[in-house]
Amino acid sequence: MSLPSDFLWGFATAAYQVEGATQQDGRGATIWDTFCAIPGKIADGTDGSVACDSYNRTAEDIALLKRLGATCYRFSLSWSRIIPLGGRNDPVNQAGIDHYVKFVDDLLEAGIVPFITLLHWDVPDELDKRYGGLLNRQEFPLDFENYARVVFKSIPKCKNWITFNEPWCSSILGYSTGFFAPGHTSNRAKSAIGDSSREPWIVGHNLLVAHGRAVKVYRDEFKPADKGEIGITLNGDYTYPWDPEDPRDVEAANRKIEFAISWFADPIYFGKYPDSMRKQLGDRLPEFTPEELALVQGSNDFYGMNHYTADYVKHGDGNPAPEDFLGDLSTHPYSKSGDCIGPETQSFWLRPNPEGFRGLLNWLSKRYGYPNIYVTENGTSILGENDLKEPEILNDEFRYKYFYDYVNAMAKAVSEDGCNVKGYMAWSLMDNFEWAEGYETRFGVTYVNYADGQQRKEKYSAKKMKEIFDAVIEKK
Ligand code: GBH
Repeated sequence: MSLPSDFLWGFATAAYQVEGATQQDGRGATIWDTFCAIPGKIADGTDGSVACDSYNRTAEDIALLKRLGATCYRFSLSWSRIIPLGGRNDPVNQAGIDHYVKFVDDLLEAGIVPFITLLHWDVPDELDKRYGGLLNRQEFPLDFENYARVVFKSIPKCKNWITFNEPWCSSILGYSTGFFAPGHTSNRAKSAIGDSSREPWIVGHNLLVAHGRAVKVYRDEFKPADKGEIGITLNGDYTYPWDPEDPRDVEAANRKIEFAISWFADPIYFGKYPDSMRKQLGDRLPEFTPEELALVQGSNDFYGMNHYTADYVKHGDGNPAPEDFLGDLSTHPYSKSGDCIGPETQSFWLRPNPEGFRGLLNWLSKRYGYPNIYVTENGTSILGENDLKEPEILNDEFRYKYFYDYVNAMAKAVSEDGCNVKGYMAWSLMDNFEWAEGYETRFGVTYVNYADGQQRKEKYSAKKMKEIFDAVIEKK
């Protein structure tokens, strides 16, 4: 069991979760700044205004990556640092560009391969106010295309590009449950904004088209000289039928993956939305115009995979409500026979199940023709970690075991099943702003002491990561 000698491994973060410095060097506001200011949206009432202060600690973060032995690092750019108002006719902020150019230079100098995500959920707030942001089918893709061009032109040394992080989350959590910015939901009577029977599917469609536009710009204008690759990162759990003897549960388990992954990956690899989605959503799921389809189909040089957990899936009876994004099914931590899928963590949605990682790598590889895959996120929180004293937080054996099991499951998927996984980035390099959970949930291999000047200390899992990979990567 082994991974090829050129396999890349490292860690991932996202701009709003680690950078802080939201008022510095001309950065414009994002929908997350605005969302965090609404009382009740973030569990501990915090925001990303300071976070890990990574904007001012690039040297420290790169030194940390180097110490841990990482060979790659995935991070996202803040669009509103580069174009503070976001639009294609709005001014560009040179200070923002200079910051990221230097960061990439410094990473390369340290021998670390950069993976840049163009947008990890923090849409410039002005675009939301100006024309409805992600909901606008005409404007949003054009503004994103312009932003992408500015970035590609400024950072030719980066060879690995990800357009969007988890469009499922932007669409469903932003426009159906309302847990994420901009908080649209029609499910909760009190604060109903928007129409969650339609908006998530429009947003998903617009993100696909915007992805396609950025990819076309890269391939037409930059790739011939820069020779990099570009793809999109999708999230998805593995699913097991609640009752494997019940064909309706078997079908529902597959349908849940289709609603998470194939929603985006089928248009990219096959040029159409999955039948299961068309069947449930009818004309609430947009149709691609021929021009849009030409942009979207074939637009992945690689598949970016974020993966954390698995679920048992049970079919439902009756018709799902139009606001019900998962449709006619439900998820369970236990199978019908009472087996538990994995231990609890601090995240209600996450239970470790390494076999599911291998399962989903195989599911994806079979369905999409064994594409090159980068695992762009994988990791875990720990139940009650935030309530522990520092020495106990630093001794995160649970997280170490998670990484050990997941990396070994991935190595089997590569060497025994033929999946083409080329790299792996653990979530996350350090504890950070965990969106609606605030700072109470930690995902870092590095502890960040927010009460003491954002001081970083490596946890046990950080120190062991190199050993985990050294054991499975072939020697040159
Ligand atoms: C990642 O998403 C994010 O990319 C990253 O920024 C984040 O810090 C990390 O996870 C840890 O949370 O509300 O029941 O519908 C992970 C994938 C998919 C996990 C959606 C939570 C919500 C389940 N996420 N899921 S539910």
